Parts: sequence; structure tokens; C-alpha cells
Amino acid sequence: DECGGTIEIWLRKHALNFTRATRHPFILSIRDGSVDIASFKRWLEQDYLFVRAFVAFAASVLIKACKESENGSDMEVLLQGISALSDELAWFKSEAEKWGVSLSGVSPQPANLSYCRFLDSLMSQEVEYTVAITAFWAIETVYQDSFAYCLEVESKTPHELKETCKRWGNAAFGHYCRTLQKMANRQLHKAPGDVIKKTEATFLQVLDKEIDFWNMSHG
Ligand code: HMH
Repeated sequence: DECGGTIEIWLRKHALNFTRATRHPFILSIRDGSVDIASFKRWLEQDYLFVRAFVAFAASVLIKACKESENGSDMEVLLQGISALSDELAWFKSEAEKWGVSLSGVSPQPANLSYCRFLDSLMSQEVEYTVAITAFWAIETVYQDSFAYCLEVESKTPHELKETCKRWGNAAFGHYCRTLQKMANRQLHKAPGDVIKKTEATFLQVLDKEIDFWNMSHG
């Protein structure tokens, strides 16, 4: 169920790490309106490169779902997710143009490279679907939770950044993340102990990588 799944238990157990990833000073600065636009532009450039790598990771998760015959509906959810990433790449290009940012000459910062190498390691055939789908859920959920926080009624998010926040903070993306959460929980429910342990460690690694990624915006 919604409250008693492994993911819900981990979210309570690791609440401090999750909060560090979703209430980062960069996100707080967007929410209180004090955000440094140079930081925002650095984040935009780096996240464009990240999303390109994330597409390949998403495709690898889709392949794992296809190979697990009971996961016909998982495959459809992930295929939709990949199709949304196509729109997301187009959005990055138009958003960059709006801010006068050139995406063609951007080189990845160390934290971005490290995150992309981590995604690469999760793409291996030996990595279980349970581990991969939980990492995928965590990566999407950190952005959902962070940007939804910038859209709460009390927030003072600058008008020019509202569209960015809505990209991940909108209700439909929230629903998508909850669907991914159910998929991860279903896998974890039938997984052996060693895979559950490995998945929990991977979840914590995602949170650490997300924190390092936000830190890049400082420059
Ligand atoms: C670093 N994490 C990072 N970038 C993103 N675009 C997402 C998560 C959400 O897809």
C-alpha cells in the first residue's frame, strides 16, 4: 500500500538525506526569490547535458522492464517517460535561448561527469531491474519534490523561473513519480534481501549525486 511500502519506509529512514537533496540552498533561493541568475544559468547548462545522459539510462531501464515479462504496464509508463524526455530536451534548447545561454560549447563539470558515470554503471546488464527502477524513481522524484516546493502558495519564486519549476513541479509529473514509486515498491516486495540492500544503497547514492549536482550552481 501507499504508506507501508519499502520506499515509504526508506523515505522516513533517510528523511535527512532526502531533505538535503530537495531543500538545497539553490532551491531555497529560487523559492525565496533571491536566486542568482548566473547560478540558474550554470544549472541550466549542466542539466541539459545531464538529461542527454539520462535518456540513455531511461532506455536501459525500459529494456530491463521489457525483459521482465510481468511488467507490461511498467514498459508503457517508461516509454511515456522517454517520450517526455524528448520534449524536455527541446524545452532546454528554447529555455537556453531565452536566457542567452549557448548549449553547444558547454563542458560537463566534475559533479555532472561523476553523476553520468554513476548512471553508466547502472546501465550494465548485471544491474537488476529493481535497482534501476528505484534509481530512476529517485532521480525524477528529487526534481519533482524540489520544484513543487518552489510553486507552493507562500513561495516568492520569480516569474521568469515559474515555467522551469512547473516543468517538474506540476501535478501530472507528481502523478508520474507516484506511479514510478509503485513500480519500485512492487519490485522491492518480491526482491531477495541482497537486492533490497543494494537498492537502498543506490537510492542513497542518488541523493548524494543530486546534492553534488545542485552544489555546481554555486560556480
Ligand atoms: C540532476 N536530476 C538531475 N536533473 C534532472 N533533470 C532530473 C534529476 C530530473 O529528470
